[in-house]
Order: sequence, then C-alpha cells, then structure tokens
Amino acid sequence: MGSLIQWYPGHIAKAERALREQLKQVDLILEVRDARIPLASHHPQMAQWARGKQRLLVLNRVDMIQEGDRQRWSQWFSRQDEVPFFTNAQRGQGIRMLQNAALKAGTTINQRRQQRGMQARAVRAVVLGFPNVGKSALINRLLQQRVAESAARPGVTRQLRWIRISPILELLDAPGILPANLQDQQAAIKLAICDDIGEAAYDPCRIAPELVALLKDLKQEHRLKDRYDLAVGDRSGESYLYDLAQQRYHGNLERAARQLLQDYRRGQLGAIALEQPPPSRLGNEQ
Ligand SMILES: Nc1nc2c(ncn2[C@@H]2O[C@H](COP(=O)(O)OP(=O)(O)OP(=O)(O)O)[C@@H](O)[C@H]2O)c(=O)[nH]1
Ligand SMILES: [Mg+2]
Repeated sequence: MGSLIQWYPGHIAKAERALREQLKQVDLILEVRDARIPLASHHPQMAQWARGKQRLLVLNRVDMIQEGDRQRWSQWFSRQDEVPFFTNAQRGQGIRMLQNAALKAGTTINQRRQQRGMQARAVRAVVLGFPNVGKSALINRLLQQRVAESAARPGVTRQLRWIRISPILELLDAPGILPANLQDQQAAIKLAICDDIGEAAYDPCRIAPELVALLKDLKQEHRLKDRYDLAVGDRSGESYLYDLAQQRYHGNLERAARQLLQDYRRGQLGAIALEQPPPSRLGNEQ
C-alpha cells in the first residue's frame, strides 16, 4: 500500500523556521493535543522545543471522548510523570485549572528571573500543536473573549501573534505545526480522520474505510449501525463504505466517505476515542 497522506514539506519548513525564531523569547509552552488521539497528536519535536522551558500538557476536545477514556489516559500519563490538563476549549471545561497552572508557572519563572537579578516581566507562553486541535479556541477561552480566529477547519491561524492575557502572561497563537515527515502511517491516518492534518492532502475514500476499521478494532462498530442503519458485520472498511454508498448515496463513494468523516468529526457518531493508552510494560508498573 502506498502512502495515504501527502505532505507539503515546503510550508512546514518555513513555519518551523519562524517558530524556532520565536521560541527564543518563550518561557512556557502550552502543548495542545487532541484527546481523541493523545499519542498520534504528539509532535516528535516537542521535547526539543521545550528544552529549558516550562511546559504544560493540554488534552483538548475532552467532550469528544468518554469519561472512562479520560480517566485511563489520566492514569497512564501520571505513570509517565505527566499531568495532563483536559479541556473543552469550545465550552470552557477545564480552562480555569489550566489558567491557574499557567499563572503559577509564570510566577515561578519571574521569581527565578529576579533571583538572577533580572527584571520581572510578563511571561511569554506559546500554544503549540497540530492544526485544528483547538489552539486558538483555547486562547479565546483563556482570555474570556474572542481575539484569536478559530474555525472548524485546519490552517486557520496563519501567523504567529502575541496576545496579552494578564499583566503577567502573554500568549503566542501559533499556526498548527506538522512534522516534516511522519513515518508512522497509522498515526497519520488518525490525524487525517480527526482533521488535525492541515495542508497535507489525502483521499477521503481511502481514509473513511480506515475509520470503519478502527471503530471495529475498538469494538465501536455499533455506532455505525446506529447512525446509518447498516451493520458492519464482517465487512472490511472498504466494503462497508461501498455498501453505505449504495444504500444512501446512489453509489457515490466520495459522498459516503465525506459524510462518514464529517459525522465522526462533528461527534454525530458519539464521543469516541480513537486511541487507548498502551499497556504498561511488564515490571514497569509501580
Ligand atoms: N467539540 C470541541 N470543539 C472544539 C474544541 N476546541 C476547539 N474546538 C473547535 O475546533 C475547531 C478548530 O479550533 P481552532 O481553535 O481554530 O483550532 P486551531 O488549533 O487554532 O487551528 P489552526 O489555527 O488551524 O491550526 C473550531 O471549530 C473550534 O470551535 C473542544 O474542546 N471541543
Ligand atoms: Mg488557530
């Protein structure tokens, strides 16, 4: 099978250069991932960018997963010594806690500056993550007003922009960032399903069957039956899409594929996490 997702490394290289330049002025990173795919939406360069800075991990779109998923991920991350903040940037859930953590980090950073004889100043934080994960919506929530443009498609934020959210915190709204290459095709497919892939190109007719297959793996295929009144049974993803197109879209595969993806993205199939925490390695459990 060839590569399902096509990348535009030119754009990415340019955006990355601008970001690297800005990062020199940044004290704190708010790393935003998609709660439906916390591993696939982890940017491989994040650790490098966060070196020497403070970092807060945000799993946004918490409303798009089940409470049980949230708890499992919370436990899994805490075993990795990470404290994720689960947020719904659209409605505001979890924002207060994140705001307090950011302000606390800001205070610590300023104390350190003063100890080194430097002037206290507003702490500079950047919101980083894949396209469309909700970075701008998160900033608007943190500010309690709409200053950053946020919309239901990837690639909305085009330029880096500073926004002051309190006398001690300034936030940088950054465009979504994609890795220059994504070795892991399974991760790329999940990013495409979740619409977190921005300007990369893919064929919905090849991605929708992958969603069906994933839902089967996750034992969530009943969601498809509930929505389309067509059971998956032992069909492959491709043959389910084909039959769905026959049944509801006059055989138009592309329409069926787009509808399936859109229904998942809009939560019409229900709140469904596409990743579960990997099992801890034996002997690694505390
Ligand atoms: N259901 C749900 N929708 C969200 C959440 N956060 C953001 N959204 C929606 O997702 C869409 C994308 O949000 P943006 O804030 O534009 O995302 P972004 O990461 O800034 O996107 P780019 O600038 O394109 O990289 C918007 O329609 C938001 O309303 C969330 O927690 N839950
Ligand atoms: Mg944005």
